[in-house]
Amino acid sequence: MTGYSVNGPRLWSRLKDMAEIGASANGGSHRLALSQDDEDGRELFVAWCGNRGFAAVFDKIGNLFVRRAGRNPAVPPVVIGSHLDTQPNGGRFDGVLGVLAGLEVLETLEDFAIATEAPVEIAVWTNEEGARFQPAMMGSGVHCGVHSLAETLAVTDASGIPVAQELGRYGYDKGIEPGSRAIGSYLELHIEQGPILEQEDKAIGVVTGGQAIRWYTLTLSGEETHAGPMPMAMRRDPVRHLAAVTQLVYRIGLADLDARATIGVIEMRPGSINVMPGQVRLSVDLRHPDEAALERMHDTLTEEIAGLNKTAEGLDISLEQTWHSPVVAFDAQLTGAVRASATARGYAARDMASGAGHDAFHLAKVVPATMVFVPCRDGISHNEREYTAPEHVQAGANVLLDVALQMAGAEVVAGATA
Ligand code: HGY
Ligand code: MN
Ligand code: MN
Repeated sequence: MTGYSVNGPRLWSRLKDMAEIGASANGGSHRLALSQDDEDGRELFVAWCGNRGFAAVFDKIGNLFVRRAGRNPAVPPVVIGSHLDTQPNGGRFDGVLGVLAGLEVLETLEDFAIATEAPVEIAVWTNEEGARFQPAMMGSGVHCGVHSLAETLAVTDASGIPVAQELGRYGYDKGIEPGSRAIGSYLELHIEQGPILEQEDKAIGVVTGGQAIRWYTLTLSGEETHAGPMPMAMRRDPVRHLAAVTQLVYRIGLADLDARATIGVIEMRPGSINVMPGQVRLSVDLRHPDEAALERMHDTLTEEIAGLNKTAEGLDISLEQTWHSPVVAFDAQLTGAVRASATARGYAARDMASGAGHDAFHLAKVVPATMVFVPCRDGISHNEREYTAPEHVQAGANVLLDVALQMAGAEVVAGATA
C-alpha cells in the first residue's frame, strides 16, 4: 500500500459528467462503438487528459493511448485500460470506470509529484462491447494480434456500415499501426457485473481469470409468403421451429450450474405483420469457466441443430460460430499485488473469475495482466440502472493506484501519506 489515495470525489464527478454524453432515457448510457456519441465521449476524455498536460496517441483501429512519462522511457509502460463504448441501454460504469480511474491514477501521480521508473499509460480500447460490430473486445484484439486489421476494418454493422468507414469519419485511419506500442503490464478496474461481491459484502474482487465464450448465428430459412391464402401444411415457416431451437439453447444452459446461455437477438425477415417470415436469425452466447465443458456445450448445440435440420421439412437450419474467446488466467504476481493492497487498506476482498469478457482477456495473451472488480448493485449490468457506490469506486481506484505504482517502480517515500 503506498499511503497515497486517489481523489474519489473528482473521479465520481467525472463519471457523472461522462454519463451526460449519450445519456439514455432512464439514466444509463447509449454510446455504441464508433458512433458520434462514442467519439464525443472520447473527445471529452482526451480534453480532461490535456488539462493535465497528457497528450493522446491513437492507432488505426481507434485505440487511444495517454502516457505519463517515467524516468526511463525505454521501460515498457504500465497500462491501465478499459473502454468507453456502451451497450444500447448500457450503464454509466461498465468500461467507463476503468478508463476514468486510469486518469485518476495519473492525476494523483501529478498531484503528489510521484516519479515512476516506467511510464504509466491509459488505454481506451475500441468497441469492447461488440453490440454494434462483432466480435466484442475488437480494438484490444487487433492490438494483441488476435484479429487482423484488414479483416476487422471490413466488419459491418446491421445497416452495412463498415468499421473502416466509421474510423475514417474521425480520422483514426491516420493513426499508428495497431500493436506498435509496447506494453509492460496491464491493469483493468471494472464493475463485477454480477451479484457475488454484493452478496458477500466484499469491496474488492481479486480477478484471477475469465470464463470461455462462444458466439453463434443460428439461422432458420424457409420461404416467405402471404399470411392469408397459403394453407398451414404447405408453408415453409421457420417460426414454427423457433421454439425447438430456443428450448435447445436453454436446455444446454440449464444443464450445468456454471453454464451460461443467452439469446440476445432474434430477427424476423422481412418483419411484416401479414408476411409469413422467410428467415429467422438468432444470436447465441454460450459461456463456461471450464474450456472442456464449453466444448461439450458447443458439441451438443452443433449436433442437435444438425439433427433438427434433417427433420424440419422444407427448412434449412444452420449454425455458424462467429467468435471464441478461450478461458483466461491472469498473472499471479499482479493478482497477488491486488490482494495485498486490498488487505493493507482493510478492504474485504475475495478471489473470483470474471463471467464477463474484457479487454484484459486479450492483453493477458501478450503481457502480464489482471483486473480489479468492485460490486454492482443487485448484480445488474448492461442495463440503465447499473450502479456501484462512491466508496467502491474509491476503493477500486486506490487498489489500482497501489498496483500501478508497484509495477511502475514508483519512488514512494516509505510510509508517505498523501
Ligand atoms: O460480452 C461481454 O462479456 C463483454 O461485455 N463484452
Ligand atoms: Mn466492460
Ligand atoms: Mn459490457
